[in-house]
Amino acid sequence: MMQPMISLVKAKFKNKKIYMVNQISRLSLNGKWLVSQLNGKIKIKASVPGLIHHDLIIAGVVDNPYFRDNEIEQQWVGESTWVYEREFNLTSTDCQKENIFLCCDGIDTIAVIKVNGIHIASTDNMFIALKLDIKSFIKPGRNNIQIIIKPVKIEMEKRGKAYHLPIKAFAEKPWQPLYWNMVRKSMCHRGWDWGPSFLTQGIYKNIYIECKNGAVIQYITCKQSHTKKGVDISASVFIDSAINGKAILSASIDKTIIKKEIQLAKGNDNVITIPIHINNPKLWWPNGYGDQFLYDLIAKVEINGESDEKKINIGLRSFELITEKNSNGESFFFKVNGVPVFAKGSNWIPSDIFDSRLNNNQIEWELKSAAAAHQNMIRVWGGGLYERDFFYETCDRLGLLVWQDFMFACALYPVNEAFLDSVSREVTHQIRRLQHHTSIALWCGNNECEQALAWGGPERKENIGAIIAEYDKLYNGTIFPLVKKEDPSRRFWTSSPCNGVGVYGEPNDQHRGDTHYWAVWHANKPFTDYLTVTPRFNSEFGFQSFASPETFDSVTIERDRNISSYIMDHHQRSNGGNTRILTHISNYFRIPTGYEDSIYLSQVLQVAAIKFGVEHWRRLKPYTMGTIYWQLNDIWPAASWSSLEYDGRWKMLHYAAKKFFAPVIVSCVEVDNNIEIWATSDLNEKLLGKVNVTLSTLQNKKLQQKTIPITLKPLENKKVFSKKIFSFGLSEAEKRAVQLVVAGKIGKYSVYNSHYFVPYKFLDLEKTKISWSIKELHNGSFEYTLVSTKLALFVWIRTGSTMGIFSDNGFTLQPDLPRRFVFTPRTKVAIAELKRATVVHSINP
Ligand code: BMA
Repeated sequence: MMQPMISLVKAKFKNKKIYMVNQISRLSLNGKWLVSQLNGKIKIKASVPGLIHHDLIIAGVVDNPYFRDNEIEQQWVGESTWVYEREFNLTSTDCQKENIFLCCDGIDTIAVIKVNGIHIASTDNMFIALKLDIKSFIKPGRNNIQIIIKPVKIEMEKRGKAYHLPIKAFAEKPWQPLYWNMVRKSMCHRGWDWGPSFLTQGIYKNIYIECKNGAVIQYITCKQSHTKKGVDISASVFIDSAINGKAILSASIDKTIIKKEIQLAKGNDNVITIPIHINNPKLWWPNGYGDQFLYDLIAKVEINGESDEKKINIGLRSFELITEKNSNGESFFFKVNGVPVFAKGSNWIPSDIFDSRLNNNQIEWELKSAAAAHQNMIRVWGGGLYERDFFYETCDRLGLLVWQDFMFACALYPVNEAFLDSVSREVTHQIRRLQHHTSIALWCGNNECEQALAWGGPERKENIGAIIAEYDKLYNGTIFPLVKKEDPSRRFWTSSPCNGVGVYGEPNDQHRGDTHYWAVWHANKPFTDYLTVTPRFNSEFGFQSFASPETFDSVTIERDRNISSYIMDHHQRSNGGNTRILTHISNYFRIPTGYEDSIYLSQVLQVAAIKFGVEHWRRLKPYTMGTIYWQLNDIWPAASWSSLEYDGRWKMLHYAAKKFFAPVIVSCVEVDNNIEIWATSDLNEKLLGKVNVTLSTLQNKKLQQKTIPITLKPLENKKVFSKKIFSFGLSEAEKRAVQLVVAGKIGKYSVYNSHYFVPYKFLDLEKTKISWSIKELHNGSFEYTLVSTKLALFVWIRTGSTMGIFSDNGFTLQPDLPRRFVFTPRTKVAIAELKRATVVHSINP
């Protein structure tokens, strides 16, 4: 039942007349619905917001869709029509209101909406919010709503086949649709090279009825201008009013409250702008550059005895994307509060294909993990979702800049009127919803669709002129003007990768724009190939590994547990990926001795690849100003490029990221028979320090040592040491028996790195015994002490089903030198259980 909501209540109170203004209330239709399969036997309870697949799991109709290859036999779910139904009550007061709207924040995807049996609307875009006038279809008392969700595949095929240009997308598995580009639905629901195919359906966002005589605030957007005198904010409040009339609009931020009388027009075209000045602003900084101070901005509208309020958080910062021509091409970097920021981060994909069952804790865990690894930028990739508000609120809080793609990926898209109209509604809604988030750095038209212009067979080539014109019309002709209108405070970037709006040519130009570099993974190039890549901003590159045995245990049975098995291949969506991992392992490491060792070595391999690339790109600063690896998170338990597993568990790469993304690092590289050592700082302060460069045996017997004093200007990156390798006087055999360690302190930061003169597989590492003990600390954490009899590399502690974070993992143990690490479990665990579950690996024989 709707909360009583009387429009204007006059109450007598101590002889004074008090006018009470009532909050607009919304009758939520979230909760239990009934869902039935059209022409089928299934009739079960459904949760709204939710997705049918999840309801079927809860009802016991289908098993875990991620288990083994259940995906294949569960395709019927997405191929069925599902009828959602429920009743709701309205009072006669509700029914007499000026406006009665049905509001659906997101329906996935092709659906018909009926109220009391009457067709109200059809929808075919999961990224738009609907607000439907149902006043003439409802009645006091009991009402009925039905949402009929149709299979998307049929519609995709129908539209694709009818389209006048050959823009068929591609499928990697026989059960995937071919024309997934024709319908506005998350692209990765058709399956991707890291995820399964489930054409999800459901009322996946909030649904409610808004009955009002007054007005509601739909969105608040904000522009800021920073001057010496403070910050001028211009807040635009988007208001939908039931009537024409005078209203009071107030806005408060910090200690400033502004109240004004405004004139509202009936309908949702009211945009009222309020200027607010803030003296002595507390600035917001990206992670690693300062604090993330957020101000509450509350807007309230009152009219016709009703009020509505909306609160947002905003951080005050100036923000620029600098693309300036220079002798080397054109720069590409972000400047926040006047400071050039070297972007360090990762690409984000949906954290579960069934978005509505993903809880905020999981999203927060993953984003906090990114921030803990010194990341300052997350790219929301264009084949997934415009993420929920909580995602962006968390990025605001953590100082994670967001590179926001619009949801288009790796394909060509139609540009007929209906499609462009739908896209325009989508883009307008999403920008208005997200614009106020301080963390959003950029609006990017798509993922790799500009590259996709060059793909396809002769049919495509024959039509390339028309195809490019359509591409241009969609991104530069439709979306770009909307970005300019809705959010002039941010830059639009047509595609990732590209060279700028309307600047065609090689999208991966090394001298300008952003680039995606994939040859080490997709073309089997050696890791050293990274050294030939000199981008201005690397927004994608990656190398795969397997998820932990614990993660795979949840989706496999005993006989699947071999990395070449059919099921392990099913959970690997990059063609030939498992073999590729094995091949690369054999290039750098010794052949693994079994299933668990293969998984462990794949994670070591991933570290070796990504660390090598990132350190190189950090050494190229300020020519290169960003390195965003592919990918942060996983959509299901699988082999993939992620540094976090499906459940949020840190792979070894995530621990490595915490080290190679640290604000100050030293790194080593062999160039032209020299060994070079570089010091790189992302801190906006001068730093002094020194490091020792030590050549020693693998038994840690010192052979040569040099101390280098270090002075770094703010944000500086420079070479601090260079020596001909032959001058170390090492024979080929000796090269297999030595380590070069760089360690010291720069400013207050400890730095450490190491270098070996031969591939790891040729090192004379010895069999070792690693002993460990665990002590419980008072705060639910544990201290691990490890000691190895010999030099042990990539030492990796596993804690079984107990997930948690170590102060470091995947580290080096010098012979007989104990090291201590703190382990913080995600949920409480007994020490006995940890002792039972602990397993330690190293690459030693
Ligand atoms: C990039 C991404 C994704 C893909 C990844 C791995 O091109 O944009 O489309 O999953 O590479 O191949």
